[in-house]
Amino acid sequence: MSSKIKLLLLAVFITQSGILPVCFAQELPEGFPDVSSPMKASDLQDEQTFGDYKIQIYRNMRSGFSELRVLKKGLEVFSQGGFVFKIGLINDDIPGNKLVKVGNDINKDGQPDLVVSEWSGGAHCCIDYYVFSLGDQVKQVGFIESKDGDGEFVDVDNDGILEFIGNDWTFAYWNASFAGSPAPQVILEYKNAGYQLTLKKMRKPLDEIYYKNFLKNTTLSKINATMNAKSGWSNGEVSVPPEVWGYMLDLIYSGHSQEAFTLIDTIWPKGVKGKEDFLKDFKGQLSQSPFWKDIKSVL
Ligand SMILES: [Ca+2]
Ligand SMILES: [Ca+2]
Repeated sequence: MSSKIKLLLLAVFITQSGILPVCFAQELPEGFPDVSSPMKASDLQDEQTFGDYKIQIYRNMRSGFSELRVLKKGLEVFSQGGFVFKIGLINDDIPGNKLVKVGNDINKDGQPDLVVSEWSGGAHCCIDYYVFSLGDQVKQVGFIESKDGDGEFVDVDNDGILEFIGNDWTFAYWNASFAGSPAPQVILEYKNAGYQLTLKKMRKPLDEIYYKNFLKNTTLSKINATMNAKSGWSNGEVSVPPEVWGYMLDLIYSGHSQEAFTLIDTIWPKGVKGKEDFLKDFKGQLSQSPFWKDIKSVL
């Protein structure tokens, strides 16, 4: 590996070390990263057993890389390299961790399962979840890209099959800071040997009082181009704060697209141009969503 790439890895690690979950926080050794360093027995960070299976997580602190190993009756039957792995959910504090204990059958196919999280080492991004079946053989039966945030497996409809609750991060940094960016909640269900968006399970009743108050109390300010705030969509005539498209997204993702577009029609200042441009930009960004195929069917 070139020294440039090594430096980049180091920079990424240092930049992010402040946001590492407590379970990953460890001191950087001198000379880090030594990417040529092989994995040692002492690099074993976690080991859990289920029946004949042993799940091991190794973390080589000299290189910064990790390895997930699955052993059956003492023989290695699966391994995968990555940046930081964790058995179960990435965050220990989430109560749902007990639902994905090694061996729990989370997709109700009669075979025990294993959930492993991976953090890829970016500023906010990315967290992935792997679901493996621990039947006669180890088989990956699910992979979820949770992007900028973590998620949780929950049985939202009490049918014994766990769904995944996460967020759509398509609007991260869109005319807003990361902290100010809306990320609507999504629910993925286990279907056709993988996890797919389920708009049906995401549907929620409309909070009519909140909706009416939002329409009544939200005023889009008319501003000139030199006063453009850093946060918000603006055409120099009118400024739309992230709270507006955040609520529009919540409405669309919970089954109320019509109300989302009525909202913007209602609060847009009369006689001011730009609403169509805003909607074009909004929909253009929304079309970047990994769930666009489903979302566009309800717009
Ligand atoms: Ca299973
Ligand atoms: Ca379920």
